[in-house]
Amino acid sequence: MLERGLAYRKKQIVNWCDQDKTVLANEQVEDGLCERCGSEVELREMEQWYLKITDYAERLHTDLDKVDWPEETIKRQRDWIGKSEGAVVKFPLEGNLGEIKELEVFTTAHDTIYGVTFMAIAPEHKLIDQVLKQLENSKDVESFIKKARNKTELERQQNKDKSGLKLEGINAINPINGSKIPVFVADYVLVEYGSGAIMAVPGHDDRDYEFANKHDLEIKYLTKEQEYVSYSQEIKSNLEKYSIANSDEFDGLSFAEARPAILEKLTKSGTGYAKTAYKLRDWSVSRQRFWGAPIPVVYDPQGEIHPLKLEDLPVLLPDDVEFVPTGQSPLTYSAEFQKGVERKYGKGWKREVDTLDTFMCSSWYYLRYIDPHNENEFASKEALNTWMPVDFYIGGPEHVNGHLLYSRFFTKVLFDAGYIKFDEPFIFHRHQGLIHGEDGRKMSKRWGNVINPLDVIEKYGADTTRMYEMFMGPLEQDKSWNDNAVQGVRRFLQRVNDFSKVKFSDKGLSNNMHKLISRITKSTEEMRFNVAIADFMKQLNIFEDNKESVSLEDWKAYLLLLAPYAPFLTEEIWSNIDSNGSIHLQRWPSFDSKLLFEEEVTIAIQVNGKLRDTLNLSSGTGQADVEAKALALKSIQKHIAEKPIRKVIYVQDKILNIVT
Ligand code: ANZ
Repeated sequence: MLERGLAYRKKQIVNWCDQDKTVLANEQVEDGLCERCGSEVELREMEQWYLKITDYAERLHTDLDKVDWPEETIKRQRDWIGKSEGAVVKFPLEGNLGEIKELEVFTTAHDTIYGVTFMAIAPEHKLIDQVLKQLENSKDVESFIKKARNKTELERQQNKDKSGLKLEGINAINPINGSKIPVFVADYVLVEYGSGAIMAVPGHDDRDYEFANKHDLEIKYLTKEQEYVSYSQEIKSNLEKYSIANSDEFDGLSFAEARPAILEKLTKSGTGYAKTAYKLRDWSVSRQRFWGAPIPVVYDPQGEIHPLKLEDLPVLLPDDVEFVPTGQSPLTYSAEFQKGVERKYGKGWKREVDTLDTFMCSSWYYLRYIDPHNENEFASKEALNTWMPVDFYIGGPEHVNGHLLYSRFFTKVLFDAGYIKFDEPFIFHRHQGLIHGEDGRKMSKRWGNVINPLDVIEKYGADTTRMYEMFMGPLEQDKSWNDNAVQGVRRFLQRVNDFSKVKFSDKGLSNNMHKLISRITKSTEEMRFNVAIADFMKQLNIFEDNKESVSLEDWKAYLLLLAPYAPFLTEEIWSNIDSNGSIHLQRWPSFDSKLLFEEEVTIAIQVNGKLRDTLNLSSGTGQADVEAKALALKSIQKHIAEKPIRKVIYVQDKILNIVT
């Protein structure tokens, strides 16, 4: 990663969880709260390690077309990556301010540029440092910025008080028409998105509108009707309805038509260009925790970063660590950890003391699992070719913006470096539902409703536990635990066990079993395990009702189908009836598809060519059977009572005509 320029250190505003005393990645912050401990996350400026996942933003977005994942999951990941097509527009700044002579903004609504009445920059925008001293209200701006930096991420995003401050003495020029516009510093502008600055259009943007009202700023409407229309909610989906006003030569065009035309004008004059922006940020990977892999770099006495020599890997965690929450990595104070570094690298060299977020490991574990003892490479080519990519991945939906995104990134980096031949790790992905407690609530110590699977296994056995979980309902649905139903599954398995003692006949596979094999194969492949289990139960009833006629072949096929559902019990029974080794090493039973279609057909029953009744029978029913059933019908009997039957004509599966 370091060699490929994908790992780097930088000073940055980071998410700090003071309870855990560590930095968090954006993906680990949920609504401004730490996803682990739920405490409020602070923003702090710190130097940290990052991986340049943003270099892969476009591929991470586009390649979602290649995977078969739940639609909602794909959408959530796309939203997190946040691809937006828009434009960068440069607004020159008036006066001689120094290095930064213009404000660049990212906008997805350049068609509203005639409605810009102010600009706003993030409190961390670098223009502030440059102009602070020249501002007429520099003291106020300074204290505003301090306050903003002390706010939590949540407070800033919500920006309930619409706080902001005008930079007195500075004006920007609208490049499209030369109008003068004030510049504000405002909380709601994020330093990391786009260019950390916006052109504000209060006539058509909700947040700009609220801000303008609070600060008494001009509001300019661009619709003919001169009314507020929220750009994000209405115009984008309803463009043709509105035509533009107050926009010079573009007046009368629809917003959709104006967008490319205005972009062309900006591009020609050198004041703008088309740009795609992504919400995704680089991934912060360093943590101030003890657990986690040490970051494999060393610093020379000048503080330059060097990767560790290969022979020094892996770096093991030391034992002499004190866990005093200082806000520094626990490894900072370990003498053992630094021991030997100087001998190997030189005087004054030091190891990095931060550790890697555990997501670093979960991003590629699936590659290691297929060849875990390989000492020379993370996995052999053979193993990779045989097993990868993962063809079926099951996990919770909570991983969508973390693990699933990071793993895709790792896979693409390894693909680009030539280590693997695929660039998506998980082709097929489904989520399992949550299992709630018996009271229907999410399992939690707080509610005292936690079911420990080990206790269930202890009481009912592993097969019952496993099979019950599959029987509870559709895989992807949330479900509540029900102890009675567990006992039901246990009784079913007991009956399977008991049935193994009957005397089986040596007839072949029955038609019924051909059908069962076909159905169970299908529902297993489709992961409709609950449906399969219901089928097993029905079939056992049929077996029990027809004890004398069940063949050994029927029974063996049944056990083979049941093996993935109840692996221990079926293995046990199998060992008594078959000497060819484990049931789990046998072939899946096959069926004859010709025997499956016992379709029902409607047969017209005629007397002397006239339709008198119909019969619903299995297709392929022979003439004798159809005739017997037809003659038993009262509706037919009354038409044949007078004369004797001369002839019966049967058209297979269609018509039975009785001629008198
Ligand atoms: C002017 C404008 C007028 C905008 C309008 C929207 C509606 P998405 O679609 O999510 O990419 N923006 C740009 N950079 C920002 C930042 N650093 N912090 C906060 N807001 C920022 O959003 C793009 C829009 O978000 C941009 O388009 C910009 O506001 C705002 F009627 O520009 B717009």
